[in-house]
Amino acid sequence: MSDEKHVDAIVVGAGFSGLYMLKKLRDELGLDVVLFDKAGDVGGTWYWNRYPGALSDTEAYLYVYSWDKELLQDHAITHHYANQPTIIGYLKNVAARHDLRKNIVFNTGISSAIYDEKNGLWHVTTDKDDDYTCRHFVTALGLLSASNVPNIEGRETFKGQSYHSAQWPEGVNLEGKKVGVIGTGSTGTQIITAIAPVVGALTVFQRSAQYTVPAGNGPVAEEYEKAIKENYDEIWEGVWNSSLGFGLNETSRSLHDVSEEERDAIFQQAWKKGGGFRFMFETFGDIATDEVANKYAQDFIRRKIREIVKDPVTAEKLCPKDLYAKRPICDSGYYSVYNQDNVSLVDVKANPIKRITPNGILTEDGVEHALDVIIFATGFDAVDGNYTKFEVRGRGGKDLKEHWKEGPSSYLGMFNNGYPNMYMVLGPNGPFSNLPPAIELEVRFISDLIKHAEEQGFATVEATGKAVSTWSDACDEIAHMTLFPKAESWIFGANIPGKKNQVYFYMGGIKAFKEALERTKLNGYEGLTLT
Ligand code: N01
Repeated sequence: MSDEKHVDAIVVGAGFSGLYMLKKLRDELGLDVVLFDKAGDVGGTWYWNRYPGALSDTEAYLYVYSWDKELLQDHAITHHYANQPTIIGYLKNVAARHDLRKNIVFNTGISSAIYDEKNGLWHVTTDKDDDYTCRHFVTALGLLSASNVPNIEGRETFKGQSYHSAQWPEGVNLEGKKVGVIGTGSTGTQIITAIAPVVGALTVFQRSAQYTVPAGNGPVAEEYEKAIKENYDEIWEGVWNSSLGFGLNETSRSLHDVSEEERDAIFQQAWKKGGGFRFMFETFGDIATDEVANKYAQDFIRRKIREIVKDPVTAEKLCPKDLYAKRPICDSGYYSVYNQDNVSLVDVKANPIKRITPNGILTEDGVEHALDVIIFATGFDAVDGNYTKFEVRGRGGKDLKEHWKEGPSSYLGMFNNGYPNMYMVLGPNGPFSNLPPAIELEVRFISDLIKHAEEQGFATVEATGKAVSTWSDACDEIAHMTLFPKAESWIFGANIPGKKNQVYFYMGGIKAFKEALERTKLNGYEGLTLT
């Protein structure tokens, strides 16, 4: 074991959150900072999710930082959405421009972070057995870093290749292969659409049918890019005053206030324009809150599926039966993939996977689907799942997993009670929104707080238990004003067997979140104890 090194702050994760945190703490606060990431380069979630078709579904001009104004002008916007290589290119550019790499240790994860109450220090050990102490410990782990690989019997007996979408190796060639994809969420729909034209045969194992609408992606004109770049100040102002931060015209129009013809016309227009969040939030203000309005949106999408998919049996399998109240999905021709002769769909709710065999996947009906490759597009143990990968112990040696055994919680998505000077960017109950703006708000708040504490001579910062429970209750109450808790999805923990079904997000929106942070600060960092 090496000697213990001391730094002011340790940041874990080199994605959007960690890079900005490093920049703020090092360049504005003058702290000595080390950032660890188990990946070989910057990118965070986007480093790992390099599966075929990986694409953000936020307009590319808003999937960037607002604070690097020069880069906002220099960064090319070529398409409505940025694909994975473009996002990685952007973050590499950020790292280079701000000379961030010199403070980053790649290929190195954290195995433990243990708070030493006596000295007010965090002891952090890496998976290379290097020991550090620091005063400030920032987890910038992302929401979706712990992959969910379902424990299907016989998985290890498969003789072909198998990949989880978030652990995609370099150089996979699927050309002409017999490929099975398990999972049809945002990731599965992207992979399926991207690989269908190149694989020999594609079998999709669908557990829940999903509502997906066209993405509307494509190249943008030069004038479009020019107009964005000339109006960035106004655009960001709009983001900070919005609910979702996606640059939408979020509407409060009720579906009940327009005629049936108008409803259809509005849905049709959104379908043509494309965008998952646009379809849910630019059409009517009550799709996410009112079951009748929601049903109209469902019916519209089901009609589209039946129009697009030629085989009526497959079309029915693809028609979701539940509420349209999961994180919206958009695609680049997903449903029409099922018109290809080399694509087949297995409904694993009606005909479950019995086991994985050496040659493929055996379903309950006795059919063995012969496969060369199995792709697990089975999602993540989201939000708190990322915190189970290493040991975190706060006051009294309390394990964070134990602390969260009744479900994860936080104050403002960032602070825990019993874990002084530990700051979570995108911890439990942070904003449900376009993530870069949410990340910026949190990073700025944490950095301002640390600055304030340092200037005022406070050694520790910690949320009160009451602040945590009040924030958790507020998140729960807001979520239950929507239909989202009624649909089974990862955003309520429903995708992982045994995971607590509870609220994991603050659904009050970016504007209200920003105001909550401003109020907290104005009231002398109310809810936080500074000692
Ligand atoms: O994960 P998911 P994801 N047997 O949990 C199925 C972001 N993202 O990676 O619905 C069979 O949504 C599961 O079935 P069911 C975005 O926030 C963004 O797709 O639980 N199937 C489901 O179909 C997104 O919401 C972008 O019944 C099993 C699928 O696997 C989030 O990531 C792109 C199974 C998992 O879907 C997560 O998306 C990609 C089993 N045992 C991701 N276990 C964009 O920006 C799970 N499934 C566009």
